[in-house]
Amino acid sequence: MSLRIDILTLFPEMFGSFLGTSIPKRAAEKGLVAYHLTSYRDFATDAHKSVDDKPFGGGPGMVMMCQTVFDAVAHAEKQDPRPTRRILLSPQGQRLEQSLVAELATTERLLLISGRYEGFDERIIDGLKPLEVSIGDYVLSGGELAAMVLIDAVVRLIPGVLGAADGPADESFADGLLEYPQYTQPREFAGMQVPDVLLSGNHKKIAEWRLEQRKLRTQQRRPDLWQAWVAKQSQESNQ
Ligand code: 6GU
Repeated sequence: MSLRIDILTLFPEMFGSFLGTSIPKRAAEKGLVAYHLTSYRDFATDAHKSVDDKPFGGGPGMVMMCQTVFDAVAHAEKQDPRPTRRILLSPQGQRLEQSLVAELATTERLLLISGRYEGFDERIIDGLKPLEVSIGDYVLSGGELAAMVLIDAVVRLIPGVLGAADGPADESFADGLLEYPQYTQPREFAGMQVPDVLLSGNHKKIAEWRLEQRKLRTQQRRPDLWQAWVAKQSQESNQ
């Protein structure tokens, strides 16, 4: 069973090199995911191929119009009988976190609705009832990069996409702690050494050191994650 991802966009050309490189490409080649791009422009009905217009009430920028978005969604959804999980990329949405990414990786169809940052006609949201998702508290000029971020995060969690060796099980956020520091050859670079413990061959000591580093980093860099991790630990030890 594979995941079908439909991407609705004003700029399908933005996705070519992303979907054709590295993990997203490998996932499609293995048949674990299929990407389908739909351009709103193809559903415009007027002579100018309009997909957006000025906001009622005035104000800056352009707003995505209802008809082209509804028609593009209907077109994409009828390509496959399985129901879609509709997601609309917007800075007004809920913040994308690994827990949502993991949930989306278990679905069969995703429909990603991207658009201009000034927004969508509110009737698109009222009518299609998508889950609105943001990738962080900053403003992008469109939802396309956010859609790519979401796709990248989801696709790498699909079983079989990553090899067993680089599996996602013990990554940052999977268990609530940041990653430990990594080193590779050479053992000395510009006077800086690799920590002795990593060269010791003592796997138990290495695992202990890495866990300690993960805790330290999380404490220092992400007090929010640290608090949540400590709370989770004490909950588990009470069970
Ligand atoms: Cl999903 N869209 C836009 N336009 N800007 C964003 C975003 C999404 N997430 C963070 N900033």
